[in-house]
Amino acid sequence: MGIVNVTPDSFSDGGRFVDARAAIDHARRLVDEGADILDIGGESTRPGAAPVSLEEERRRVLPVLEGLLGCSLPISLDTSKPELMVEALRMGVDIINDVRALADPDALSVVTSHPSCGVCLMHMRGTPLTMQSLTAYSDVVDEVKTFLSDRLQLLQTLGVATERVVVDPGIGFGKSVEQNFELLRRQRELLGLGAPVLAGWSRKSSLGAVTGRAAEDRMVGSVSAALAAVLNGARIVRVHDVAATVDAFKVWRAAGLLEARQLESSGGPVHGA
Ligand code: HH2
Repeated sequence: MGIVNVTPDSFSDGGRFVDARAAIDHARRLVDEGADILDIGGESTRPGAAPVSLEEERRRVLPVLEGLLGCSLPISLDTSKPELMVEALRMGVDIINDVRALADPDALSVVTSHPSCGVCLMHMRGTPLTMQSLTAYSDVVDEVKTFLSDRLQLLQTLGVATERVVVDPGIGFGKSVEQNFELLRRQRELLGLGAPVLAGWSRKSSLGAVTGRAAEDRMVGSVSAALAAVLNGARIVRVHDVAATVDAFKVWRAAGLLEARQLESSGGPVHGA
């Protein structure tokens, strides 16, 4: 999943693609580099990020969706705003990626009343303004798993088949560096939920904590984390550096490792990389 942040303040690429034209060109480059899904976002959720108004998020995201919906890949929209979800789904967006796991009841009804869109449910505590002060867990993996299981069950009760849903431990969202790596080490425990796991480690500060590198120099760390996530059962990795990540998985495929992992984590073969 290639990341397209149409924001002035994203933690690693803020301001680079605020212009719709630049964002669309960037997205097309990610497609050429081998992305299988594009994830478009108009609100930074980095720790401390201020909320963005509906009008501003619409202004950032809609022209980019307009420019990309003709392309052959599934398009995911990274938003928590039900009004924007409705508009985007009408335009033809395929997946709703909500870092708040449809906490807003209106967001929940948008998804439950749509017959077919995909959904990414991510674990987070608090909001981007408060989340890094909310890292007291008795067992982070158990708590994340219970939260995702409850959300999955609620969706199921409301008629959304689990086949439409992927789950995400929410790396960096209300977790310490140690807790993020514990989630990576024990990621297989999430496979018991019965939904594919999506992991988003790209350029995140936990990689900076381990490597001592600034966000723009975390590509090798990010690719390593993506490989580790797939090794531990992830089916989708959300990344900025698509070309480098695809190269890594091509080498894995040549070595016979990718197919082995795919079989283990079940489901059909992953298109492309
Ligand atoms: N991480 C970010 C944003 N959206 N969605 C999912 N499902 N999983 C993630 O881990 C995830 C996400 C934060 O990364 P980024 O988009 O690069 O930064 P920012 O929020 O500052 O735009």
